[in-house]
Amino acid sequence: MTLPILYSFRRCPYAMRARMALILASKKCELREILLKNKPEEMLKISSKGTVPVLQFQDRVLDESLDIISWAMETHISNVHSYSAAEEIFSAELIHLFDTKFKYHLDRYKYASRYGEDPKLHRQECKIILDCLESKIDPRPWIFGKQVSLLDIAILPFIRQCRIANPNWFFAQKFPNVINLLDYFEKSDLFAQAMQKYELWDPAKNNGNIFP
Ligand SMILES: N[C@@H](CCC(=O)N[C@@H](CS)C(=O)NCC(=O)O)C(=O)O
Repeated sequence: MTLPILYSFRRCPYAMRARMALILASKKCELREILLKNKPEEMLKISSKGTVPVLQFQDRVLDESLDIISWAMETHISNVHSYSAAEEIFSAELIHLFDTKFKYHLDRYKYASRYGEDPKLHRQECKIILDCLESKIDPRPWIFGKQVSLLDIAILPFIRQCRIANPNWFFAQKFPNVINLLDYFEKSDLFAQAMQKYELWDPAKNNGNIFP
């Protein structure tokens, strides 16, 4: 059987969440670790927008992380929280908020000089969203209880980036639910497995890795 090919960059939050979905669903692929500053022709040929993750099948290509997650999770997965109708709406709204507004302000907080922006202003906007999340969740230990959910894997890689930008600031904020959730996530086997290091893919060596 030919495995689908996943073009991935270890530190990319979108690729991270796609890898976690593949792990949870036990969907095997050939992982090709790439560098964003040196994207392989093979990837650009099938997805000209040049973002990771990209999952290539023999007959189609998925080049949006949420599409890869949906594909991985299209069948019921016993180790992932299954949503009630209300939870599904709650989850979709929060994922949208983090993928749009939070990501926008996070980029301008982290790379303020690149954007010519005031980082504190954008950090404050991130804080408003994290305060909002704080008021909506009571993680035990994941957002919906004992089992990890699509929402956890979709938003935590971005919250992690916000923490990395300035840990002292992050831990001084009054969002203990968010801090505890992130801590649990970063200590989880799921995260460890998703963050395993692979050597760069070299087409000449054909050194893709079977993942997970
Ligand atoms: N909407 C896309 C966004 C993916 C994305 O923007 N990935 C970043 C890396 S974190 C990327 O590949 N950027 C292209 C670049 O930096 O050249 C998805 O969800 O897959």
